[in-house]
Amino acid sequence: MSNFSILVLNGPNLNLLGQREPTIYGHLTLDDINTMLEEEAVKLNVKLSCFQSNHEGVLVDYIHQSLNNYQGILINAGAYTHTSVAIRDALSGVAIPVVEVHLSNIYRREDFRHHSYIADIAVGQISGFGAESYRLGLHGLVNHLQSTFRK
Ligand code: CA2
Repeated sequence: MSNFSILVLNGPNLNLLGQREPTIYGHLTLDDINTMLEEEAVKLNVKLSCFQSNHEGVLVDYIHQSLNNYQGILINAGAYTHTSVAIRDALSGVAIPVVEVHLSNIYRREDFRHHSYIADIAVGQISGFGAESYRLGLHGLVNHLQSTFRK
């Protein structure tokens, strides 16, 4: 019995999923991914709230609002992964366990995608499995929360 509430955050351009660049990011839309996560959440007995924004400050605001409302954060910060000290600071500020996910394997791509400002403050990172990265990330996060709260 877990009943955790989890914030699922998606960053810039991920609203275009399924409409452009299917060879890199697949054919599923963000709505498809969120629906799949909702189905997974029912099985795991957790609650999800899913948001996407193209704006760094809006993502920072969502992260701040997670205080007292969510026990975990699943995030694909998109390109902000590689640039945003503000998102990193917000995540370490709220100190809520975070799992970072990416559709593509960021380490097989351009050098500028190899560094993540989130990775070293995250519980873990999953990268390269397409939409499955989100499902695996959710499982990893729920597992982490269950083992933490059992202690
Ligand atoms: O692989 C991932 O999930 C990324 O976070 C996706 C970001 C990219 O900047 C990161 O390096 C890796 C880009 C998301 C852009 O999504 C699009 C989807 C369809 C069409 C165009 C962009």
